[in-house]
Amino acid sequence: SKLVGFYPGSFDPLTNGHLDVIERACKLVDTLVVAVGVNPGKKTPLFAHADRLLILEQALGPVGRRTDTEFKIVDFAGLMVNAARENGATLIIRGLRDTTDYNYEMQMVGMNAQMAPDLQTVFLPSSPPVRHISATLVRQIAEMGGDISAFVPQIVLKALK
Ligand code: COD
Repeated sequence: SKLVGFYPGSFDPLTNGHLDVIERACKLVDTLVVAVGVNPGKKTPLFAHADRLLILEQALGPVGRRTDTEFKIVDFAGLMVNAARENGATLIIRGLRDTTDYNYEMQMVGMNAQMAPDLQTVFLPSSPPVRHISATLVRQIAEMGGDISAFVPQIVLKALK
């Protein structure tokens, strides 16, 4: 049977760190649902939801040609476990950079596991070259007029202009 993975995030903006998780998740699943959700803690967006979806569609084009994995890009408003189920996924994919991620992710994985015992979370450790990249810091640099070209795909730079 086909394995469907669900990779949720804010993707505001999509970074080279997110792309690295996506590339590696392709090696694990037949279909990867990349899902743009709402993080209630992040209140000043750089990009509107619709633009984040468009950026993902464009950035994942070239990745899709290098893999047999099928991509689906979706938007969701509620709980990630509900959105994962609605998309037929059994695996939730999350990236792990450091102990800050670890503490936050372990709380989420524990609570999600009680709400949805049918879903499994898989953590993918960051690749060293992108380990330091954080969308929150990229947002700050962009808002202050700094150069973010080392941290994000080209399409994000174009969309910012
Ligand atoms: N290297 C590796 N992984 C990375 C990197 C990097 N450089 N950068 C980001 N990642 C990983 C993150 O660790 C995360 O796993 C994923 O990529 C997405 O990151 P973000 O920052 O875009 O998204 P988040 O962490 O803000 O998640 C937003 C969600 C919308 C998924 C989350 O808030 C959510 O699930 N909200 C819905 C409500 C819900 O279900 N809450 C949980 C209840 S327990």
